[in-house]
Order: sequence, then C-alpha cells, then structure tokens
Amino acid sequence: MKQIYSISLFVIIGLSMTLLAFAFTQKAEAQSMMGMCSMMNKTPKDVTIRTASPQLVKAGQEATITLLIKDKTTNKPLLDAQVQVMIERGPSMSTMDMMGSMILAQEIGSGKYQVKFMPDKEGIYTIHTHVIPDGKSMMSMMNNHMDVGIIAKQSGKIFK
Ligand SMILES: [Cu+2]
Repeated sequence: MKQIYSISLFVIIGLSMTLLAFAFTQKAEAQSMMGMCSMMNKTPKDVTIRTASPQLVKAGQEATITLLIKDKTTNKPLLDAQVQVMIERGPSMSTMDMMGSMILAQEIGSGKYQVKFMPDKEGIYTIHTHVIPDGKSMMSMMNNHMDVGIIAKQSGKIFK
C-alpha cells in the first residue's frame, strides 16, 4: 500500500513538472526534462523513434536532424503527431544546459519530423524527443520519449 502511494506521488510529481514545462520558464522546462528523463528512460510505449539522418554533424553549421516516427502496433509511419524536442548540450542529463526551450519538430511527411539546430562547438548533443500521437493527450509524451544523441565535429576532421 505504501509502495502504491509513493509510486502515485512520483507520477503526480512528474505530471506537474510536465505542465510546468509548458506554462513557465525555461528553467522549469529543464527541471521537467530532468524529471521526465529519469522516469521515462525506457522504450516509448506507443511509438518507435529513430533517426533518419546522420547523427554525426558539423560543428558551426546548422544541422538538420530527421526523426522517423512509427506507430509501434502497426509499424506504419505516424502522421500528424506533435513532436516536441529540447536540445541539451552534452550527453543526456549530463549538463542540463538546454539550447532554448521546447520546440516543435516540423512534419515533412511519411512519418518524418525535422529539427534544425546549430551545434556551435564540437561535442555531444542530446535531442530529448517527445511524441504526442494525433488525438492523444499532452500527457502521452511522458510515455513516448527518447533521447537521441548527436555528435558534432569540426568540419574537415572526419568528414569527406
Ligand atoms: Cu530525454
């Protein structure tokens, strides 16, 4: 019984943090992200998320990252979803230094969603990705989260 209570409390805290992310400041967003990542570091429930563009990008140049989202049950591309991302400098949850706030990835069709960002220096970046399937509540993003790692290198060093 006590265990059930603490689990519910944990979930409630997580949900409130998500709401904060939308309602308040970037700092709240970062905190919310921290809550979500620690809780949600498991495979997405309703969807599959994978990258459809190189995860190696050039530092100092705008990078375009394409994410392919599919319905986990049908394995069909997921259309009309809301894909919210937040980009962290460094490996997931290592710095919590977010590059701006939560942004909506642009849907380009066939289950693909694009995010553009500027990796201004060499290193690892984490795209915290959250999917809200069409018709589902905002809270479904809690169950459909994945961290996508991106490596930025100085041009000329490893790229053709
Ligand atoms: Cu994350």
